[in-house]
Amino acid sequence: MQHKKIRQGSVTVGTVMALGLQIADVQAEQAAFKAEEMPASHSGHDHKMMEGGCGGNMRMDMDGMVMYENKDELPKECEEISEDVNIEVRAGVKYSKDYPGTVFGFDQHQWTAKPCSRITVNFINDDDIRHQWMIHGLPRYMYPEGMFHLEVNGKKSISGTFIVPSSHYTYLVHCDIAQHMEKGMKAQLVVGEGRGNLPSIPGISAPAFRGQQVQ
Ligand SMILES: [Cu+2]
Repeated sequence: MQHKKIRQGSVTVGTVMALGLQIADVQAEQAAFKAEEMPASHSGHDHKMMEGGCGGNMRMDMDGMVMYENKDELPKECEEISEDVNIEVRAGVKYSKDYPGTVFGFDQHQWTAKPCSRITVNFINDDDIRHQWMIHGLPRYMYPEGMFHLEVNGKKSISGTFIVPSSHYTYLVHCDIAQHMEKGMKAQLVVGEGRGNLPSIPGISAPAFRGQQVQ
C-alpha cells in the first residue's frame, strides 16, 4: 500500500512536543486496549495490521485514534472526488433508548453518499467508555483489511476522512468492541444506490433469519 503524501499537515510543533511527552502513556494505553480487545474480537478480520504496526497509517492523540485515513488518494475508477460529505455522528448508551433490546447506539444508523465521495466523519462519544466508528468493505488495495476506523475513549471526539470507490454499495459501519454491535452499534453507509439493507440495523432492517450469517 502506498501513501503518496505524508499526512501531517495539521500537526504543529506544539502538538509534536506534547505527543512526545505523552507518547509513552498512549502506547501503554494502546497495549492495554489490545490486550482487552483481541480475545473478544469477532472473526471477520484478524487485526493483523494492528499487531504489525498499522501499516504506518494511524493517527493517534489523547482523544482517540484514526486508522487508515485517506484524504487524497483516488480509488481506481474515480477520476475525481465527486463531493465532500461531512458526517457528524454521536455514540452512546442514550441513543439505544428508542430501540428495544439494544444497549448501545449511534444517533444515526444510515448515511448516504455519491460514488467517489470524500467523507469526513466527526465522531463524538457521549459515554465514558470506548466506542468506535468502523467501516468495512472498502477496497483492500487502498485500505488494509478494507477498513477505515475511528476510535474515541471517553467523552471526546475525533475526525477522520476516507474516499469511497465508484461502485454502488452498502457498507457495514459498527463498533467492534465486544458486544457493542450486537447490542445496537450497527449502521450502514449507502453509496450511490447501495446494495440492499444490511440486517439488524436499528430502525432500518430486521434481524437476519436464523441460519443466515449475521455481519
Ligand atoms: Cu462501542
